[in-house]
Amino acid sequence: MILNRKTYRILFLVLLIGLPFLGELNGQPVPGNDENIPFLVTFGKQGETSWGDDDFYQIFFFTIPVDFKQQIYIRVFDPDCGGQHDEIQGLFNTRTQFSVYGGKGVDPEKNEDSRGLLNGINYKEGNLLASRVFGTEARYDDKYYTFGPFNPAEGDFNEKWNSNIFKIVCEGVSGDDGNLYRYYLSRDPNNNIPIEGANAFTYEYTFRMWNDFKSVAHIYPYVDTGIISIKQRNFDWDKDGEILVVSRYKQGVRVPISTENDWRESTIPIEPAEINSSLDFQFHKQQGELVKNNNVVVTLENQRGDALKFYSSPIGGVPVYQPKIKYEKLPPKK
Ligand SMILES: [Ca+2]
Ligand SMILES: [Ca+2]
Ligand SMILES: [Ca+2]
Repeated sequence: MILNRKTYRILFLVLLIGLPFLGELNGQPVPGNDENIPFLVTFGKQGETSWGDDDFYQIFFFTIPVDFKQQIYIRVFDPDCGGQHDEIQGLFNTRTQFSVYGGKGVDPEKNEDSRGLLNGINYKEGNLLASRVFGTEARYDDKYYTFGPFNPAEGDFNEKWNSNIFKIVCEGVSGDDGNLYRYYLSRDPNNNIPIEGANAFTYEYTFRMWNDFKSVAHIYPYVDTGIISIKQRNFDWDKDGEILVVSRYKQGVRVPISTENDWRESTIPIEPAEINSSLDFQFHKQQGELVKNNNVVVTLENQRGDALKFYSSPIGGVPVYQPKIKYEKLPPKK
């Protein structure tokens, strides 16, 4: 390729536009930077599902590329339930357990139970590597608790992704309040330092919307080869505005929205142009009267009933829908 003036100009623009995003690489947060979702949420199991958590537990997976050999950490921001961020019901009395698993049984492609989509099945398969229960603890209020170090080889190896997989389960073991928290995958116990090529995903996403009118939340499920349709399910959306699907092909398809303490589902056909990219599910809040503290659950599955992963921390190598930078077509080779 001959670098002419136009090419240099394009490269310059790419660097210029790309710079602000480099500043966002604050470890690998879950929810991810692109999702614009403030917190994950898990309620204590004596809670009411009408507050927006259908099952009082949440499972996330982290994949670490095999060529990464250093120790890893999973940091939980605001793991306690009380003080800042959390959602009180009566008094704060909720205890939340976070448990990290590795080894055989974790990989959700080989072991469907590990996905945690069915009630009454054992989603805790794998070796328990670390666990801690949090109540109301000022020490961890608005602060981090760090699990690890873990050796990447302690994960469950997946040949297809050439990655070691870890699982973190959050359970509301008692109480009725909502614990809001975030995860950060990091290679440092005290800072959020990203791991190139690592990712986070889940099969059922329970999260909190921002308490404002303008913020739009996103999730980006990946459409693999062979997918012809997707069934979406959403829970307890509180009739809060609209949920739209945007893709290379779709301009903004509305999906049926849940109201209070119920599920709505629909099937979305997939076009060939959408294969090997991510769909953008957009969550737009209603205008006028603010729906406060909206917690919502979303699951997605393909026509075979297999769950779709939501890539939550797409740093390095994960195909996301629509690159932020549009490349101009390079001039023909001379
Ligand atoms: Ca309570
Ligand atoms: Ca919390
Ligand atoms: Ca809700």
